[in-house]
Amino acid sequence: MSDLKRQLEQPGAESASYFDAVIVGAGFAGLYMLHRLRELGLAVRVYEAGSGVGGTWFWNRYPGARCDVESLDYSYSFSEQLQQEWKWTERYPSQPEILRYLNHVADRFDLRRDIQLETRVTEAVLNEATGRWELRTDTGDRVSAKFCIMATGCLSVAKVPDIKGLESFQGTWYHTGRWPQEGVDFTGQRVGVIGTGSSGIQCIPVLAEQASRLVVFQRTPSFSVPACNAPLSPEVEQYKKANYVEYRRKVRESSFGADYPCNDKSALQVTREQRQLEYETRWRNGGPSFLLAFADLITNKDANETAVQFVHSKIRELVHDPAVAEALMPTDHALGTKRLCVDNNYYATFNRKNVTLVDIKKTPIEEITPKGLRTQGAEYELDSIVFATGFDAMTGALLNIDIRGKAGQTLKEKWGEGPRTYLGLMTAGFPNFFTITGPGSPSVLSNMIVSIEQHVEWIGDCINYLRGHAFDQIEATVEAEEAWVAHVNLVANYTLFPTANSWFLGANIPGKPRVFMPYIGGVGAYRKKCEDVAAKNYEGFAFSSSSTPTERVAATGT
Ligand code: N01
Repeated sequence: MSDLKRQLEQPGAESASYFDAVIVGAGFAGLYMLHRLRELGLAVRVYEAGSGVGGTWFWNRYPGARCDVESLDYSYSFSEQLQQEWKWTERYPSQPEILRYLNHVADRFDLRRDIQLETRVTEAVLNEATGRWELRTDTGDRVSAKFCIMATGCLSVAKVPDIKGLESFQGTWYHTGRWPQEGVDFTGQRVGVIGTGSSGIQCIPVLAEQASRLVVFQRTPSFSVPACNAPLSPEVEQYKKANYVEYRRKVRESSFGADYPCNDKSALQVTREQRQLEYETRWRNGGPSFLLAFADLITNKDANETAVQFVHSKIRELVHDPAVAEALMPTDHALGTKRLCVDNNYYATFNRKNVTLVDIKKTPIEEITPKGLRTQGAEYELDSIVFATGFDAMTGALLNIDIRGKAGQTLKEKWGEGPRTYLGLMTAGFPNFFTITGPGSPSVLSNMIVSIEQHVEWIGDCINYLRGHAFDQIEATVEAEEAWVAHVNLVANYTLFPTANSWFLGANIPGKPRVFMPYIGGVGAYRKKCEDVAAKNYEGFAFSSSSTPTERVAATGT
């Protein structure tokens, strides 16, 4: 068994710790990666910026935060005992319940002893002489690791817009993605929410119940479908748990990593009545499978328009004031090309007397003032402002770290015109550097847990292969990477996705290259590709042995 962990204390020099692998982040990805590498006998250190485990679910504690993938699907499958013993209480898990689950996982698998909390990795530099990654943290740690694995999450860098006057605001402001751990009581307050994506749409109905007045500043309306959340029925739980093995197999081979009913018909091949019935049934069942009502909703503009019209008609039904209803109807993008939102009572919230919708496309925000917020034409006095303004998605967390590969090339330079990866797992020039659910993989277009497990297992197997073959390094080849990037773009361009100004394309961050980042080819097809690559001795990857003989011996366990 290899165990390279050791402390080097040199008088007068900083001390450095040596590990087989460093994992950055202790959310769903980091926790399972640690467990997997420990099973392989590696010495691992996890660094986590938060003061607890949980990643996304540690930070996003805003009122109403909930996952829109069902509980029994949004959970690990790697341990039969774990999936049988954990009891979810609702159809869709709330943030507190997911965080409890992840803490349970950390305890159950004794993971905490290798996790260093409240420590942010600031630098990861490849030492080409030793073939090892040298990392530094904001607490002054120096570590050396053969493998550097980024489990930094796709939506972890919160984006607060640059609005004039924010520093003068005398109330308190929050970002949904950096919510205070102790929670916030808005009872009796005048609250402004900026942003109406998934986070805004989830918190607005809950805030409306607490606040004396809620002002929603909407720049672009989103499409939202009802969640139809409910307590988890014992029958459903029993059935799924009894059939978990087969069920999990099915979702791994599916398009989105969930058991959504797919319709293989075109929306344009059926009668108007049949179409309405299909949409209505899915609307009543709730959840994101609305997008799969017909096979061509994300590839054909006319087909998509039928879904748009259906949702518009629902908004008209649900919102009493026709002008407010009109303002809530998205008209600038096709349904699903920005992340489809899933809500609990969102549209009806605008019928409340204490809720006001402000269309800031028509009357833009001019500034934040000491007392509130001024738009063109009106001033709103506020005690609190909630920014539900999203994230520097997919690449933000990686590029915030000073990552340097071969010849000192930074990841920022390499990805200057958009992320370039082979399979979203590795990038050429950065050997032994892995990204879990990196750009170029299905990630955010799938049930994240299914995609995380697949990546963690692939990376674990790959490291094991290296050891078994006495290789020290693996690296994506430039040719394989170029072909994969071209394929990712080709598939994206076959859909309507690139037509919307979404965070999938980096369009929410000024100056970010406009590149469609996730892979839309489907979870099942992608998994098959990764398996084929591994079966062909990691086709498209190059191997080398640049470490010292001692390390090579240790690495092969001989
Ligand atoms: O962020 P977003 P989010 N002035 O980027 C607006 C996942 N998630 O945190 O569209 C005014 O979607 C912006 O307006 P516009 C999920 O993948 C999942 O809501 O740029 N407004 C938009 O309305 C999701 O997609 C769950 O014109 C500004 C909003 O802020 C992803 O996280 C729950 C602005 C940002 O929407 C991100 O969702 C929550 C400005 N300067 C999140 N800048 C579930 O599982 C931005 N906006 C259910």
